[in-house]
Formats: sequence, C-alpha cells, structure tokens
Amino acid sequence: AKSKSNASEIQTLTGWLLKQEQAGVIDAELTIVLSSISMACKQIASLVQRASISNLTGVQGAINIQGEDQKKLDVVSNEVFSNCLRSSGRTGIIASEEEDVPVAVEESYSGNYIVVFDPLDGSSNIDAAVSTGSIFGIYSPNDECLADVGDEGTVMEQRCIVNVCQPGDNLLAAGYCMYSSSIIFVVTIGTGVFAFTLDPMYGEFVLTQENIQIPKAGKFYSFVEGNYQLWDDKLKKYIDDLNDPCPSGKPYSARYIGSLVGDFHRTLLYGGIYGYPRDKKSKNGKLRLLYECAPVSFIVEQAGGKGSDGHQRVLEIQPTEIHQRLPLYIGSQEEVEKVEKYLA
Ligand code: AHM
Ligand code: MG
Repeated sequence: AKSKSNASEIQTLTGWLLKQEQAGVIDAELTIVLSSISMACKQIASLVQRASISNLTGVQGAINIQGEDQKKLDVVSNEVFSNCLRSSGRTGIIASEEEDVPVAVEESYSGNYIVVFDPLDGSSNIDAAVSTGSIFGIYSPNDECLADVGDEGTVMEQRCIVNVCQPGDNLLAAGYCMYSSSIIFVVTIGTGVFAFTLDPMYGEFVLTQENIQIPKAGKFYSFVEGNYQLWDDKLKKYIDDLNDPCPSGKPYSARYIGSLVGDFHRTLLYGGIYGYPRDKKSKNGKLRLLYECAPVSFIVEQAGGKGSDGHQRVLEIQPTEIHQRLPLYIGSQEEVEKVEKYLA
C-alpha cells in the first residue's frame, strides 16, 4: 500500500471553507466573513501570547456597558475583531460585548451579514496566562422585524438592534477560538462541528477534528461553586447529589477555569455539564444570551448535546436586549436533562 504524505492530508480552514462554498452550503460572502474572523482570531492569539512582553496585561481604566472593568486586551481584541469584520466588506452590522450598542458598518464597505461576538472571553484569566477565547455568531438580516422599529433612538440604531436581536435558531454559523496550550478554532455552519488547530509552523488553522459528537453523559461538572450559598435550593440539591458518591461509588469531578470557551471546549470533548446559574445577586446569571449562550448552544446541538436556561432551549429564546443575560446549562444531553429535572 502506498503511504500518503502528510502534506496531502492537511486540510486548512481556508480550503475547508472553499469546499463548503463549492458545495453550496455557504455563499461566497459568508466564506469571506468566516475567514476574516479566523484572521482576527490569529491576531488575538498572538496578542494574548505576547501580552506580558508587550505590556498588554492589566486593566484599561474604563468600565464597559455591563459595569465590568475592561482589560487592555479586551479593548485591543475588540478593535482587531471589528477591523477584520469591517474590512471584509461583507458585514452590515456588528455587535460586541465591549460596545454599548450594535454598530452599522459604513455603507461603502458594508455587506449583509450580522456578526455578534465576544472578542476576548474569560479575560480575568489573561494576566495568569490561563485559557481565554473569542466567541462569535453570524445571522442574516431579519427584514421581517424591520416593520416593528419603534421611535426611540435613531432609525439606524433601531434597525441595528432589531436585526441583531434574533433567536439562536436563526444562526447561520457560530464558533469560538480557544487560546490555550493550542489555539483551536471550532466552527459550525449547521452541518456538524469542526475543529481546526493553529499550526505554528504554517501559521494556518488545520482541520484536526471532524463532526465532533459530545458524549451522551459525562462525570465532569463545571459550575461557579463559590456562589453555592446564593443558589436556590433545587440547584443546591442537584450539586449535592453530584457530589454524593452513592450509588456508583464515585462522585462527579469538578473542573472550572472561569473561561466559558475553555470550560465549554472540555465539556464538548469529554462530556459532562457546564453551568452558570442565576443566583440571589444575579437574577439572570452572568453570561450573555446573544454572543455567549446562543453560539455555544448552536455548537452543542450540532454535536448532539443540549443548551438550556434550566427550562427551555437556549436557541428558542428571543432576545429583547443586546446584552441580555441568561442562566446557562450546557453539555451532554443526559446531564442537561438531569439538571432540568431538578430545576423543574
Ligand atoms: P467575560 O466576558 O467578562 O470574560 O465574562 C464571562 C466569563 C466566562 O468566560 C466565564 O464562564 C465566566 O465569566 C466566569 O465567571 P466567574 O468569574 O463568576 O466564575
Ligand atoms: Mg464574555
């Protein structure tokens, strides 16, 4: 038998995207948007890796719309992401965790797609060089909703908000890039989940996992357990039971980075559950529906898992505000169904 050379087996993200375009799964515009996002992720990866060398650790001094300290890298990553999307010429509106309102791309450059993103998630981990990530989702313009534009704010602002506030079920594509010991770009265009690893030798994302399927169940749980005393009793009971060695003899194991992308990526590959519940102080939890919960829920469903707010599929939820928060329970089908039963 002939042995295949390694080079002939390599499939780059660019090559994969072109194949999807040729097969008619995505159009040329979406191909360009996705490749500009991957370019932004490569740049952010290099900024993250060099942060402590180039004096990019620490806070910027500003507080974002959600009342959180912006890190220097949050701000720079947001610029990188926005610039890559703008210069792609294929996005009409962009909405970011780090911007108060969604922004329309100047008309002369703009295309149709709507991109929601968190340019650098888990940024509390940056200064310790622990995993972070970028998360994104891509929608088409939602013309049906345009009719409902109210009269607060400028027409352009209204048009942007209405277009961005779509349920996750409308997502055309979603993904994330994890900045960890490897840099991994995970994407779905509605035909399964694919992972690409940045090969530092080529500077290219290379296909490393096709059609990822999340295990049906798993013994890792990933919750912000420091909030235990603030949780409601049903949730406390659920966690107590996970920690109870009976009847199997071994309780679940805790894994928590505090970086959604890292915690989710591990859950996707190993199975188990990630949760960020509501609590007495944060009535809707912490994570944002549009650019955190919905994209990862699209990915998990494409991998055969579930994303829930404890009662309902995340993807069915119609956002009413750009930075709306939502409790999130996501991971293996059986594990998410289990927590839903406790919370019912
Ligand atoms: P960020 O977007 O400000 O980084 O916040 C989101 C992050 C998630 O990545 C992570 O799952 C969660 O916040 C961790 O929160 P906590 O610090 O409460 O554990
Ligand atoms: Mg975030």
